Amino acid sequence: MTFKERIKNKAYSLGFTQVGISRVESDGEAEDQFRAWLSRGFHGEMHWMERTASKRGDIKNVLPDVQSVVSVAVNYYTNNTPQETKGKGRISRYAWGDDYHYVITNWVRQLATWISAEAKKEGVQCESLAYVDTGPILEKAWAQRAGIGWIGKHSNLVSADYGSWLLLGEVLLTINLEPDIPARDQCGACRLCIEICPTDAIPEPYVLDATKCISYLTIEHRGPIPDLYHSNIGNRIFGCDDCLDICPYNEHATPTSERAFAPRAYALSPDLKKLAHQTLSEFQATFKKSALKRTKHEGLQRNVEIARKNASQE
Ligand code: B12
Repeated sequence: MTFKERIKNKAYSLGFTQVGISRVESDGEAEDQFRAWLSRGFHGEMHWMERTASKRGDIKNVLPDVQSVVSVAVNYYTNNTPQETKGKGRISRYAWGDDYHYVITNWVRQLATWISAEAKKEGVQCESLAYVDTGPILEKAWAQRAGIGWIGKHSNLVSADYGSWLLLGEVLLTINLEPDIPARDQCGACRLCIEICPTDAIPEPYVLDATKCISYLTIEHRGPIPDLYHSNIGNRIFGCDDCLDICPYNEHATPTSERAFAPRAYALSPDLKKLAHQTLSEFQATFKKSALKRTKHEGLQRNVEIARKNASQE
């Protein structure tokens, strides 16, 4: 078995759904597109993206001697349907279970440690860095190069085998591994994700104007949400899945075997009235291990208020 095959086996044994490898010798197309995106102001108030632009735009600024990237994906799809009766909110699928950062970061770190230890046994020094979401890495672009899937018109990564209910991570390595074949775009003429977006946040295929995206507005944006988006937000209180729900590649999504992603009690039909009365300490206790804490108590209260206003106008 080659080292590459052993790395992949190890990754699957840790729980990853897909694994792919790319070599750091990119043509820089994704990096150029990223800079163009920033210059159009599509990142809104996510100033941390500007601050880390030199790293996001060149992975060598993250780990100078990086030669290979092991990209990983985890399926988080569960066979549940949100119960959308009046007075209930809606939470994005990725936040139904445990915060994926905890689940997957643990796995990528184990993978990184294992690879370095195995390389050392062969007398090879291998530095590594492992990330899930929060690293200054264009994760989707690296996953596409590694053959895991392609960046779809909604700008999320889509796998022909698993659809797009996938979360991404990666291990940067200073050793040279045989790369996989990059994935090719299979969106074809389909424009369903562009057409369904409630706030027209996809001005052109593959480009998301985050400032209009309900996910950005309800999770990343601080302060009041501009009135013009209120009615389109509907009952969404944390993120939005419309562009993914409609994707034909998600029609045959298979449920994950990872129990940490099983929906929490509140996840499928969060009660808006109850949430409106939730105190800061109740928020902290309820969402301690959930991705929902990202929006903070204040943000969730703001979102719940908009959803309640929308419900009262139905
Ligand atoms: C910032 C961010 C956001 C922002 C901006 C989203 C975005 N599209 O970038 C907001 C808050 C809106 C967001 C929302 C969501 N996010 Co988010 N987010 C990120 C983060 C931290 C950085 C992404 C980034 O670099 N964006 C910069 C822009 C330029 O990238 P881009 O839009 O993808 O553009 C690329 C291509 O589209 C292409 N491109 C750009 N312009 C053009 C033009 C042409 C002509 C072509 C062909 C290509 C092209 O090149 C760009 C560079 O690769 C990543 C984690 C990470 N470190 O990568 C997670 C991540 C992308 N998010 C993730 C998730 C799950 C979501 C949500 C589904 C959550 C939800 N349900 O609410 C939504 C999806 C919304 C959407 N349609 O994208 C996952 C996506 C997994 C996947 N299968 O792709 C990631 C990878 C986190 C993770 N580790 O799993 N997110």
